[in-house]
Amino acid sequence: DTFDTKTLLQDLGLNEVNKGTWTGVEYIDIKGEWLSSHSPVDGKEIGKIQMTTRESYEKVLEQAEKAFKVWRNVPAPQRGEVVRQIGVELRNKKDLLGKIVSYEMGKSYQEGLGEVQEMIDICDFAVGLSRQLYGLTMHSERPGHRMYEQWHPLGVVGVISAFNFPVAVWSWNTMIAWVCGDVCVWKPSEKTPLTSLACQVLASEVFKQNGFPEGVSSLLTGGASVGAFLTQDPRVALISATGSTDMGKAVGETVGGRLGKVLLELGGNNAIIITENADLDIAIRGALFGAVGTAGQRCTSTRRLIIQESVFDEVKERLVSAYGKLTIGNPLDENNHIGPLIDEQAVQNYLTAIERVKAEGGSELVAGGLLEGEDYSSRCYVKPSVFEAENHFQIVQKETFGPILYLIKYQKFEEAIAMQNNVPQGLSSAIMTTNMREAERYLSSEGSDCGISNVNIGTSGAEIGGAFGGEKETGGGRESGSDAWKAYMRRQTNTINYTTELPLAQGIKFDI
Ligand code: UN1
Repeated sequence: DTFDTKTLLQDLGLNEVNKGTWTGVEYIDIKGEWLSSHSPVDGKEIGKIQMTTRESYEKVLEQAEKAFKVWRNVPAPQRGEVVRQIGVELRNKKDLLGKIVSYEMGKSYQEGLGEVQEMIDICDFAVGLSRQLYGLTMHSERPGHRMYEQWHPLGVVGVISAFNFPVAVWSWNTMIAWVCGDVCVWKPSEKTPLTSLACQVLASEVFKQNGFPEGVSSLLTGGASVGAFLTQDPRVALISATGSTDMGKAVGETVGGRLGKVLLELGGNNAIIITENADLDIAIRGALFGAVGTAGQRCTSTRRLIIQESVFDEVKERLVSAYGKLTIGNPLDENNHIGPLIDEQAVQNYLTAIERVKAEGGSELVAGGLLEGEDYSSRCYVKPSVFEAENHFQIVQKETFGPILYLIKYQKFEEAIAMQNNVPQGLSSAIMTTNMREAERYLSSEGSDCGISNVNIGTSGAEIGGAFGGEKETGGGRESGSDAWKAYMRRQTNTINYTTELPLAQGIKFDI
């Protein structure tokens, strides 16, 4: 054993894991069904938690609405101060949190730490933002009138997050929502309940120490049916959901049906274009991390390489050789590059994708498959694979959440951009080129149609300072940095008359 699970849970404040449904600082004592969390690293049960029932959900919402009445009146910079303290706690617990992320989700410890770092970074960002929730002032067309806009909190924000970034995506949403004056109810993936609970414990302790009521931060545990409590509930002003396109469509329909607000961050089918002017050292490294990092389970993972034919063979050979050097195994062992997939269903999806690409005529360059043996007893470890394929293949058009990479050949630059854009998803994209004209055309309005578009770096590993999200079936939402905070607030336009006259806008006369 690389570490003692019990001690880890205790150090994270989870010594009461088995006692009930956690919603805020206190447990709400309504007994739901048990949800047990198994590590994909070694297949062992890490712990158990009770799922949120309908009755306990009602209590959570009541508590959240009450807390909102307090929290919305706290000056934004003071809300920022609480988030600053959460950032300090995250720094103190960085190693422990990195470990639980790695052990419960299966990404490498380095990437687990990276995820905690994203949380720390967004805290810092949110603290600064808490003094910068700016509205505009406008010039009124009427004499003696002033016009401006201001941003108010929305209310209860529901955050639905996925297993693959069990903590970072939560923090992008909640840290921003909190400084905006919202209260958050979090429904994390049922595949990573303990990691989520660790964050909930950490944040709610800080709220408690600062004398704020329970309910600024709440956690729901369970699957889609628990998520549906949130999406159907008109008291929840905004649903921010991260996950598959199918999930997003269901959430979008339900929330749209009640005209609630949604922020969707769904699947990607991210490509890197490698032109004949690329620095191939960088291109290979960027493609490799993009394709196999997090075992291909990022929404920003590189799924397609669109390669100019004159460099195709060289890229292919260098990539195949690089894949040969990858080490797969326990992600807590820092000698390994790649850990397991999240569960056996994910393995099945991966193996099916391999069958499909073969059936459609793809040729196998690096063979995938399930790894067997003592080190892989959880049956979640797979070999990453590479195929030469065509963009129009049905399987290439789909997002497979695993380490499968498609190499596609192109001749003309226009053709490469068209292929890149010719998929239903529009999250992340990149070009590898040292040619300024190619790079600029790629970033122009006739270039990449994605929400994220990079030059000479890969498709994954975005920084928190930018707005994160994408177009088309990716859902259109933007989270994290830039002005993404506006999605968590309501805009109010104010016109104030400081005269004794009452002129109407547009010069309309209405005298009696
Ligand atoms: C996700 O996979 O849902 O840009 C988020 C990245 C990470 C976040 C990915 N910073 O790859």
